[in-house]
Amino acid sequence: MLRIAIQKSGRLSDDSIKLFKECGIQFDSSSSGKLKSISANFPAEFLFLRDDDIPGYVEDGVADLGIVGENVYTETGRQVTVVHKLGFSKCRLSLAIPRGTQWNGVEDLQGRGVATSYPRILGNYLKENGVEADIHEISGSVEIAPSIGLADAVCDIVSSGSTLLSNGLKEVEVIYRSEAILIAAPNLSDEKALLLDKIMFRIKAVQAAQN
Ligand code: PRT
Ligand code: ZN
Repeated sequence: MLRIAIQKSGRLSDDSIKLFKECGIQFDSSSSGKLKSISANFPAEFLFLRDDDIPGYVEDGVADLGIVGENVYTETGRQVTVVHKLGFSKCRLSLAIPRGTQWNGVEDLQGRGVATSYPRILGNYLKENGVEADIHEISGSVEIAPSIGLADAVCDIVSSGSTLLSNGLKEVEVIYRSEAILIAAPNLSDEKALLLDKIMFRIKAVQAAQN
C-alpha cells in the first residue's frame, strides 16, 4: 500500500484532493480532523499533514508520496525525488520594499535587514548576487516587518500581490517561481514503484484532458 501525504488544510489541500479523485482514487477527505484515510478502491492511504512536514516524512519513508509547493521542497532541502509538476498553487517568492523607497537592484540590500520565512532560498539568491544582507527568519506575518522597524525589506510568497499592497510594500524582484509538485521517497520498493506508475499514468491523463 502507498502512503500519500497531502496538506491537511491550506492552499494545496483542495486541489490535491481533487487531483486524486479525478484519478479515480476514492477516499474520505471530509475535514473532520481525521489524520488519515484509506482508499476504498486503490491500495493507498492518505495522511493529512502540515505542508512543511511533508518533505521530511517523504525523505524518511514515513510517506511514499507527497504533494508540496516547490518553495517548501527547496527550502527544506530534503532528499526526495521530484516526480511531476502539478500546475496548481502557483506563486512566486519575491523581494519587496516599502512603497516610495527607491530600488536600483538587489545590491541595494547590501548591509540591510531582510525578513523572510525562506532563509535558505533567499540566502542562496543573495550569495549568487554577491550581496551580504542580514536575514531575519520569521515564521509568519513577514509583511509587517518593515513597518515595525524589524527589517528594510521582505522576501515572501506572492500570488495576487494584494497583501504586499495593503502593507505598503512594492514587489521589486522575483527570486523563485513555484507550483505544487508530486514528490516521492528515494528508494521505493518495486511494488510501490508500480503503484506510482499507475498513479502517474492517471495524472497525465487528467492533465491531458484539461489542456
Ligand atoms: O498549515 P500549513 O503549514 O499546512 O499551511 P501554510 O499556511 O504554511 O501554507 P499555505 O496553505 O498558506 O500555502 C501552501 C502553499 O501554497 C505554499 O507553500 C505555496 O507553495 C502555495 N501558495 C500559493 C501560497 C500562496 N499562493 C500565497 N498567496 N502560499 C502562501 N501565500 C500567502 C502569501 O505569503 C501572502 O501572505 O498568501 C498571502 C496572500 O497572497 P497575495 O499575494 O494573493 O495577497
Ligand atoms: Zn506551512
